[in-house]
Amino acid sequence: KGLSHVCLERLSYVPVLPDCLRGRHELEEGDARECVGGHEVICSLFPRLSNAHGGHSPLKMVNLHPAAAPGPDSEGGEQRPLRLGVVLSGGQAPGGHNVIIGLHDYLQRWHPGSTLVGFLAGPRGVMQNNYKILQAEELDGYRNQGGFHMIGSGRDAIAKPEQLAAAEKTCLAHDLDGMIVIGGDDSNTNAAIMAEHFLKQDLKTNVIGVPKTIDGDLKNTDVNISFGFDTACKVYSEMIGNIMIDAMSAKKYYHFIRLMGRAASHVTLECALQTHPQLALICEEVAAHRWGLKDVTRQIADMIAQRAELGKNFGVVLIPEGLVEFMHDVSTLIAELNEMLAKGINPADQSDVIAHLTPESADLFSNLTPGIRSELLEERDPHGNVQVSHIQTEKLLIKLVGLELARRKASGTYRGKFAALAHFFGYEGRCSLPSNFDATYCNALGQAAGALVASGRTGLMATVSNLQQPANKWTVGGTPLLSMMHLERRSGRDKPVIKKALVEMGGAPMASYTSMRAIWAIQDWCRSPGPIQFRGPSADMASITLALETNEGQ
Ligand code: FBP
Repeated sequence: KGLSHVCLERLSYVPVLPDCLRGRHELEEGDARECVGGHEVICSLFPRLSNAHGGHSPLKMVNLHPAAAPGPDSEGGEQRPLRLGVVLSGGQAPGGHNVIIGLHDYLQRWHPGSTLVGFLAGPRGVMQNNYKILQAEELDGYRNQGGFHMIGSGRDAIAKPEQLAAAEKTCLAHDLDGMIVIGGDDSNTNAAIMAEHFLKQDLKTNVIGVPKTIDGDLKNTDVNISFGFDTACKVYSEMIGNIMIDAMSAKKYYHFIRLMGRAASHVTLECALQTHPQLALICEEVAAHRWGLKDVTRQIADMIAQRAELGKNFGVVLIPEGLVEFMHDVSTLIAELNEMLAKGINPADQSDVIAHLTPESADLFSNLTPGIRSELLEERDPHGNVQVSHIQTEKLLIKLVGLELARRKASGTYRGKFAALAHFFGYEGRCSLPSNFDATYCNALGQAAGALVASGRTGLMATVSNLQQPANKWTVGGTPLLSMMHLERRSGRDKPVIKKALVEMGGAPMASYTSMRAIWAIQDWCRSPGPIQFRGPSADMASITLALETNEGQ
């Protein structure tokens, strides 16, 4: 129904399964882990997950390996049918359907007769018991397809007592052995809260998380990358590459392109490495140098002035969508606004808002465009985050850079022409057909989640590692959700949440960019990656970031 030729062809793509998942397998405990920060406090808030439960050690990662013979804890031993729930949580990311299909295929193979309950429209579906039973015939139509539309997704949190009680009721109603939460950092924080609650209530439902987000900020020593990042970056890079060639051809525009990715700049950095723009702003660098809005404006204007000297009045600037939260003056303003909104100040009354700000923030706020002012005052998402995808930083920067260049022109230090166009690439990358990498990775993650829940584990995130190797050599396991947590200020309170992985200033991807950016600023070394390939020599190439990070670790 409505499937294009390419989509139809993708239905028959068969992702390679890691060797360790091909035959009988079992789990063994690996290294112990500590929380990223606030270990004592977090353990006291999660007393069951942080202590031995169900015969399993607390905060230990687990690894899956082939089993010599069928045994009680090995697949192929006891093949009891299971009843599992699955929910997609948060923003779309290419490959989500394959996680569910991998989970389903695992159950069919190792626990025939199992039931897979798909909760509709995200965590709300869990709380309202809105679901459909997922059967092979339906799932087959979503193999290797983009989108989350098979069951939908949503941004609701399951964290408050009444929300947890509603989720518990649903799990009891379906007699669920496990619940798989496919989500980003906040959704997996909620998965840990649910796992703790279910242990407390003596519920048999084990909770396993799966790392999803195009932002690429859900990663750590055990989780190499979140699924969806690879595909989304490839889609954006294709479009950026096309725009760069257009800019080079027309020679009359600067294109300011804002890219999704929330706080972290992984997407922007990967796209910069893929396409070689004249400038890519990196949030983490902005924070490290304590740059403010004026510093960022000056930097862009410097690059434009330098190119004007060479007779070039065109180029591409990449802007991470989280930039506003990292410029020190804007981030202080946002923090003040957050506290203020948490206290119930009416955002519609901007003069009252200004009256409650410190003089520096009040000055900055008053000088922002009316559009940006309202965007900064928008309601936070259910997890307490500013909705950075709604803030049109690219337009603000075009305006400020234009003013700065006009000032330079008046003083005789700039002689170029400045015409700029604004773009935002975000939603168009989140539901693309998954790349071979994401299709294969997601299938393995779904199978890994099945193996974890089948062996009675809870409070873990499914992991598939060794990703720089061919897929059959990938390793599979699970890592404690608590080990990824630290304490963070949200909605005016310190909360235990999974820590976002930001771009590391000393990391290989950043080093690769900084070694080239001065050249890319003045030369036109545009690299146009073209569309995602599903066949041929470049089809199985994963992101440059992953390659650089995993090689660095060797
Ligand atoms: P997740 O963190 O839930 O994966 O969402 C990622 C994201 O695409 C961000 O990059 C973006 O800021 C946000 O979702 C947009 O949210 P929405 O879809 O609610 O507009």
